[in-house]
Amino acid sequence: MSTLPKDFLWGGALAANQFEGGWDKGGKGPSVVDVMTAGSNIVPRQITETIEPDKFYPNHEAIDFYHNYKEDIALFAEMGLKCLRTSIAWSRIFPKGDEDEPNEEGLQFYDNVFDELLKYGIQPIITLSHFEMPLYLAREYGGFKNRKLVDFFVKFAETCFTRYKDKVKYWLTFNEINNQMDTSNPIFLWTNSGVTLKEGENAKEVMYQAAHHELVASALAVSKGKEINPDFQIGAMIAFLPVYPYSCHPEDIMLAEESMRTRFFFSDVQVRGYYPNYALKEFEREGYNIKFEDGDEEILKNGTVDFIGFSYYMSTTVKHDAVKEKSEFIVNGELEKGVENPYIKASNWGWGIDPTGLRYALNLLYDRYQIPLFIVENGFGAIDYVEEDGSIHDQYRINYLKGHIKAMKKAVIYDGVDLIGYTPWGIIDIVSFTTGEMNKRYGMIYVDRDNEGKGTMKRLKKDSFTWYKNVIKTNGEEL
Ligand code: P53
Repeated sequence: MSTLPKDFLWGGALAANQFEGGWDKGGKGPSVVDVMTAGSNIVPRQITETIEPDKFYPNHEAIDFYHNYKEDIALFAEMGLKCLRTSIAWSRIFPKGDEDEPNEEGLQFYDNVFDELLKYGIQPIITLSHFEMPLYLAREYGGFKNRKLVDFFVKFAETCFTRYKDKVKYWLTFNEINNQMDTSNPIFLWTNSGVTLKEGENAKEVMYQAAHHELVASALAVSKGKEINPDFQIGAMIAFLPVYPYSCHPEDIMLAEESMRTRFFFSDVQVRGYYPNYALKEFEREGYNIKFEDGDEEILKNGTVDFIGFSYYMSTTVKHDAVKEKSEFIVNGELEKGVENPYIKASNWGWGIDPTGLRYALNLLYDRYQIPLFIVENGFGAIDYVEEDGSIHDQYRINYLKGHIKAMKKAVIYDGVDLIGYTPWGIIDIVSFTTGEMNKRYGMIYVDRDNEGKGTMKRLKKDSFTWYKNVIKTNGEEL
């Protein structure tokens, strides 16, 4: 095979909270991101207790796909997308999270969106939980620290599986479930698990307890999903930032190996169905008391995933004798002994640009797990400039994507990695997750809206739009 498979899924990726808007429309309840203010690459986003009238919450309106979905989907169709990865906002379906009955208006909204996509032959790829837990579950129950969340999530998953069983085939349970391994910035535990740390709590212990509940919830969802439709493909979703050793010093090699566990832990459990020894040893060594209930081991074993979805943006590097200087940037996946890689240039947000790292990542994951992979996020956040005639020349974005697609093709065609598809992040400009900015743009479609939420919301095609359209048309032959 010298080309990508004919049915390769070229698409785009989004998350409900970052583009839908309509945060309080159609009976939707507030979610954990609805109390997050805007920040920047150096100013962290704040998590406020309630929604304060004088503060700006960029996700509330986002790019208002809620009211524009037909026009936006028509643009996706024009680009030739074969699939669209997005999420179902949990609090549209269960506004508080613990109701007996789902919110019909929320369910109907996704029927409308999926029907519109399918009309153009665009397959929806659905994430169940993408940083959108109902706020009530976080505030009243303490998020996933609380075992009760398992049932609430499974009920939500079952409701979605049943309703959309003939419209959606590929599902992902929890987006970037491993972000919370980085407990240095509170937004990761908050968005993954709805957890706020209390005085005196051990961050890692709390994180692992919430993680255990999510792993159980994910496994139960997989089992239920298969009962509802045996053709479902249900995957894990991890943020995969491979860790390089700074040098061939044996201690650098070993440190990189150990650091990779922060990337592999969740998928190890979700793919293999049991905890890896390095994690059990860590619990023992650190004295973490992680509560497992009877039957949990069985649940994990029976609910292994069909494929691994992952995001790849950059690689990271560790050096055993590094003196840690806190990075000026807010980057997820920071490591104790992380250093800059002298061979790699970074974006304005400090994210390294390393296409070969994607080939490396694909090989690492495929060799370790031997199940299909799906690149469900990859892309370049940058500031774009609109010319007088409305054109946007984003050659930097084309260069980034081109390099990564080349590396991906090499992994498939040369290395033999089994890859389902590629959905670049933010196919249309959306609100940035880590910073809440609008000006950190990933899209191939520009949205006229700025960091303060001002603008006409007009959509404009960037140069990358035409470029990617041709990539899809030629199945990746013309880059
Ligand atoms: P923004 C870091 C590293 C890799 C993936 O991020 C990451 C992060 C941030 O935790 O998260 C994903 O918008 C996430 C998306 C997010 C995207 O990266 O901060 O799944 O929700 O928007 C890009 O530039």
